[in-house]
Amino acid sequence: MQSGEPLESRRPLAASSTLNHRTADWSAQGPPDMGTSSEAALSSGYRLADDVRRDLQASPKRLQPRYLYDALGSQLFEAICELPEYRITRSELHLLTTHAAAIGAGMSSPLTVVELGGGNGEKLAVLLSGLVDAGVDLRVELVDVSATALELAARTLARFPAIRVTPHQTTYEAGLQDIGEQRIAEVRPGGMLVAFLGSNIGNLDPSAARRFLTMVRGGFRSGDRLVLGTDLVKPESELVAAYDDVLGVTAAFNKNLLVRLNRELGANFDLDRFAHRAVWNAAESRVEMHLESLRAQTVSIPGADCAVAFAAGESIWTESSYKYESAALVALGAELGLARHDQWVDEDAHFAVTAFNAVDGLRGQS
Ligand code: AVI
Repeated sequence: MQSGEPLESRRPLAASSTLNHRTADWSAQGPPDMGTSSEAALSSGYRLADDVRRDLQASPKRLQPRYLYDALGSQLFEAICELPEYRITRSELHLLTTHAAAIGAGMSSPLTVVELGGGNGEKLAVLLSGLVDAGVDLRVELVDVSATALELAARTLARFPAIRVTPHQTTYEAGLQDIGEQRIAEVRPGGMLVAFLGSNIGNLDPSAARRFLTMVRGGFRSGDRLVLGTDLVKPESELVAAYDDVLGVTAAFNKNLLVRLNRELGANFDLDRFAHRAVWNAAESRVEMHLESLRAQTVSIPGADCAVAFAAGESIWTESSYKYESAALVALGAELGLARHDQWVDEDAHFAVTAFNAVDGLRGQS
């Protein structure tokens, strides 16, 4: 993700509006570039049009990755998670299953578990099973801008009838603030464990990732814990294959962005004139997804009130997935007042789950 992207860029599921929600406009607060917090605003399309007009007139051309996740895009992302080449989801589930008890080890009970943007709740369920088995008294807070995701997650977690689950349909920051205020108001004892999984941090550029970690740390008491799932640097061939699979699912996921602009903004992108590209940018430690124009062409986008000229070979940059070194991740946490509690690395898939404890002294630095 380029600078200027919202942290909550992954919108895995379409919105509905049956939950209470609180909204907070990150853009009003400047960094970390949360953009709009309201799915209603996104689905109304006005922001899409403004963003598309601005971003396709920028150099290099780009489109914001959050727009990848319309209804079909969300389904395609679910399919990506099943691909043999894309190992993030399976590796993380394996690590969470194997180390669930250790992930919560040493935390004071009762334990408030917060998941930020967790999708359907399946990974959280794996983590909770281990904690339940370890006898931890749990309470769960789900934070997501998507009401549908919250409903699905709550349904998944219904398999733990003894655990109270509270959804917060809002941004990460506002959700953490609400939860922090409730902790104070209820004089809630015990610790808090925040889970940010799926290598979603990889879609934030390094400065946004620092701001995100600083924000999470800012809501912590000493001893609270962050559990972060992070994809690691690995051989280029594996990285490129993960984002340019043989079946073409990731290509469809990327090109669906153009389908969306055709549908929602009346654009006339010809999908056969664009190709999906996945590129490993070693200097920036990120896989970039692009849509490359296969010829010189002009695309009209009436809903965004513009026409965009493409040179042959010119591309639209649609997403970045930053890959970390496990030690660098620990060092980054330490700088921000998050000390390594433990780290579990899948050496085969090159994926890490890292547990950080909030330590006093460096709170809120960026
Ligand atoms: C959601 N996010 C962590 C995925 C990733 O790996 O960056 C999105 C994705 N894009 C293409 N494949 C998967």
